[in-house]
Amino acid sequence: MNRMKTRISTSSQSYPKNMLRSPARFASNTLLGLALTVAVCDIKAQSAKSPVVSSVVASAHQHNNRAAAKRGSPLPAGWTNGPNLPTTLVRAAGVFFPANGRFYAMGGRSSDLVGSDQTNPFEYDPTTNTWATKAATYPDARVSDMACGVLTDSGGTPQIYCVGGSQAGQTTATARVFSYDPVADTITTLTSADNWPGNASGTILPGGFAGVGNKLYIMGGFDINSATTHQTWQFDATAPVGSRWLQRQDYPADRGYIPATAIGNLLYTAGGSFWDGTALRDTTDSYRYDTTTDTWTTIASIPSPTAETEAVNFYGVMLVLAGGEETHKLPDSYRWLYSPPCDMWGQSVFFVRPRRHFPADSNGGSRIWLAGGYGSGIPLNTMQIYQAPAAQSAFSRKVHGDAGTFDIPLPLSDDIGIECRSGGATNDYQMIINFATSVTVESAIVVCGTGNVSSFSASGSQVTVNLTGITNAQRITVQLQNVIDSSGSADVPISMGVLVGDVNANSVVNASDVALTKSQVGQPVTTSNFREDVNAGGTISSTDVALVKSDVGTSLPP
Ligand SMILES: [Ca+2]
Ligand SMILES: [Ca+2]
Repeated sequence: MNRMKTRISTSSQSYPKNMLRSPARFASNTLLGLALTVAVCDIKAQSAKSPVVSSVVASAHQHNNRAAAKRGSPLPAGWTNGPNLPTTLVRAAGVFFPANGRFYAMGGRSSDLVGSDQTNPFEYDPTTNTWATKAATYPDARVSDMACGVLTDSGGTPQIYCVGGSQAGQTTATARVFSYDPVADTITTLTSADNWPGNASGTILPGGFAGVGNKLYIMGGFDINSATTHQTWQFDATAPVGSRWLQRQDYPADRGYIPATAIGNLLYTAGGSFWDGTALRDTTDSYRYDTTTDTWTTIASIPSPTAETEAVNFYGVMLVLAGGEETHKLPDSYRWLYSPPCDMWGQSVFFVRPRRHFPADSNGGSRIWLAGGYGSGIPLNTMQIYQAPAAQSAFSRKVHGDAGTFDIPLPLSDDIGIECRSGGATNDYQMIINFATSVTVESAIVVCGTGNVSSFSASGSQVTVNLTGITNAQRITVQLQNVIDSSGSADVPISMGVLVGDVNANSVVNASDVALTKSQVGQPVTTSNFREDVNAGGTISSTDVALVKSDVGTSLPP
């Protein structure tokens, strides 16, 4: 039978979808001497056992990067210097391209002087640790502050699509769209029928942007030196010419330069710039957008005003990388991360030189790349790379009596995995986290949600965390503290939804779950139906049906 995509066997070959990673692409010489640092990003709540905590700013582990310090560098843990860009570069868009594992700086300009606009994409190759200037040429000079993202076109080719942009020394903005194929190194300009409707006036730059489900979303905008805007637009590269844009629910506020990232089917934003009539001001209000329901929802505000930067997905949390109007910034305010399961902000790693308007992106977890930007108003050409141990997969594991061991995937940087099986009298669960290489782990804690870590162990590349007291109908985040592998160190969060009886994994327990469980009564427990063995006893019986029935009406909190 072929029913649910979530029915994934215990085989280690089964990876959650969209888990595109390139853990071993770094040249070893760039990694030597960078290991054995200490814990970096930390989203601890005030109480490890507290339920969802809003607006809590936790103190971070901000240890020194001992390895880097030996070489005279002030780099904080996890970060290393990359090679310099071929030029100083501001207002470029950073894009990780999963198909080849490389990072691109799209557009931008070398300074604010007229004529400094870039003409070609820059490509960073982690395997050679080098930058290259690509041969493809942009269609025009209006390439600063574009919105860019990876979408697969109707022919099945992944491309970097870029929307809008302005030119140094000018106060107009284009609405055109072009695509860049990094493999073929070719740029294709779309016709004006596909121009971004959010810039009808010819003066508006994209606000925030992120991609979900092969669509690029742009929210808000900066009407240059006159206003900020609030429209939300969705771009579908596979739709017919002239019908690729769809207007969605307005962004809740007028904002430009909004840090934004996608986690699963959701977009998250943090702050952004507001035009106060005279100048741009950083803000703190932050939002979640559900691409399936077309709904913006307020989340906990980022703790300090932030804008003019990018946010990235780091193992399922939103990491906001500095930015903003520097004169409004505290010296230590250049890093924040947001945990969706916790609706909670924490301090995270910072990087050496505060900067704004710089290209940045992640591969979803183990690597973050950033380069250029304005540092103290001066265009930079420097690069920094964040290197975290590469978690490759995580599971919630249960032994179903004689039927065997069955795992529910816990995606690391995507939608949350839902555990539907009972934890027994003491609500026990077990998480398995697989890394690319051998790791050591200092500790494991529950950062949000109700429950405790009873024990944990690391064996080679696999970490096992035993949990107890995990109550039903909640989201819980366990964090592995100070995970160290040969390339770096980080705290790695793993989240799980717990909803006993939700055998079809749609976040609610209702008659469908009861019917599905009934349909399997008496059947052998296999990789395709183990979720219906809700009590994990090794058989599917009326006991399981009764258990599901008793949970009808429960749901996973947002
Ligand atoms: Ca269900
Ligand atoms: Ca059973």
